[in-house]
Amino acid sequence: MTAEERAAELFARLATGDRRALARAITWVEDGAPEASALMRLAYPHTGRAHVVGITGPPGAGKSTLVDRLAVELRARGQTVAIVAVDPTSPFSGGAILGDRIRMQRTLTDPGVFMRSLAARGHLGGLSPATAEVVGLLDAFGFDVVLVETVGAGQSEVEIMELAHTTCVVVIPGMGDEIQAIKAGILEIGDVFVCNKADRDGADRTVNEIEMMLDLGHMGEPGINRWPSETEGAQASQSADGAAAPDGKASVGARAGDAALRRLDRTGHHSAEELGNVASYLTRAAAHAAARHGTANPGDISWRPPVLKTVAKDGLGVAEVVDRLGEHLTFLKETGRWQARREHDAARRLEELVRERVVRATLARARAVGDFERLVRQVADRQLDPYTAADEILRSHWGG
Ligand SMILES: Nc1nc2c(ncn2[C@@H]2O[C@H](COP(=O)(O)OP(=O)(O)OP(=O)(O)O)[C@@H](O)[C@H]2O)c(=O)[nH]1
Ligand SMILES: [Mg+2]
Repeated sequence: MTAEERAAELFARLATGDRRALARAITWVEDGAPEASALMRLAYPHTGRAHVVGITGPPGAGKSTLVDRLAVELRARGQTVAIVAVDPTSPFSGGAILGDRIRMQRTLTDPGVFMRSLAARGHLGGLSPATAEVVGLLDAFGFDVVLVETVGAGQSEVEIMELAHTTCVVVIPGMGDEIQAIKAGILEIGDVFVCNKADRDGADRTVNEIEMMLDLGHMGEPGINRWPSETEGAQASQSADGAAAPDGKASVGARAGDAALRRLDRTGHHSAEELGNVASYLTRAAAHAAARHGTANPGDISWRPPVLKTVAKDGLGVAEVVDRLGEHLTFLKETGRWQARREHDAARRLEELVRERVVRATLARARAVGDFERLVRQVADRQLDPYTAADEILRSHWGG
């Protein structure tokens, strides 16, 4: 049997809802097996339905516990759930995975819940390269919601934001003061914030700090989301870089960042250096939040990320998290962002593939007749510049 035939056979089993076939399919994709691309080709038309939710946050914040409870709540609402846990540690440690299995016992026997851990295999701080494809398989299999748990560390935060429709950032009380939360780079990626372990001291303070940062970084409805006034804005843009920023989008981040900084300053317990370090981050974060959640035009509908409290180990506050995740999905769909995002993703993927194939095919033709080697020698010997050489390859071997 060829790889294509094996892929088709497995896909037929997937289509009947065979979970063992799903586990096998994921392994193929993870291992980069020869069947994987044929399988993804078959699966693609069935993707694009699931709500993909990223759950990220620092180690030990209670992400897995929360994910388990979210799964229970979603099941109670009649939705099927797939869980992908990206284990950032070595594939050999297995400790975290075992722990997750134990916590997940509540849902493991339910056919409406599927769980899989992926090792981040050498991609330290990033997602496993197969994560997007695995999510695609789960989506094609028909799960309503795919929850992707990642430890918020550097690169993975950006990757999860790109992969998920909705990103839920989990923090805990007593992570330090607001500066800690800001430095962790969480503000710009969260669509829903959860302060878990709210049974501990300091949860309200943590919630307030995040609320404050969001108020300043966000440009939603007046009254809910405060935005610096004209005078504040003018002062801010001057003190930020010594020159008044021109009016418009570019200055928005700077103004919000500076206003946020002044609020922090007022709390009085940060050194000048701490405040200085945080200034550029705030500016970037605010610009990101503005681009992601709102627009500079008052009246446009925008999303103000809610900040919730949970005690995941007891299931408290979890229903509200599910409510808000659902509302964010509705927001994406009603404002056209869901469709825009699909088109954006499709364009990116298509560009990527065309680029890859054009380059491979063109160079293969040029090599087959010795043109590539000939031109390389001429460029190396300075008889020809590389620009002219590249044009010549394209003229003779591109297309067709
Ligand atoms: N006090 C308290 N402890 C909690 C709560 N939720 C989870 N925990 C505990 O926190 C510890 C870590 O929970 P996990 O769910 O494994 O956290 P995690 O964020 O998935 O951890 P990693 O995947 O290792 O980064 C466990 O001992 C949980 O029982 C909570 O609401 N309150
Ligand atoms: Mg975990």
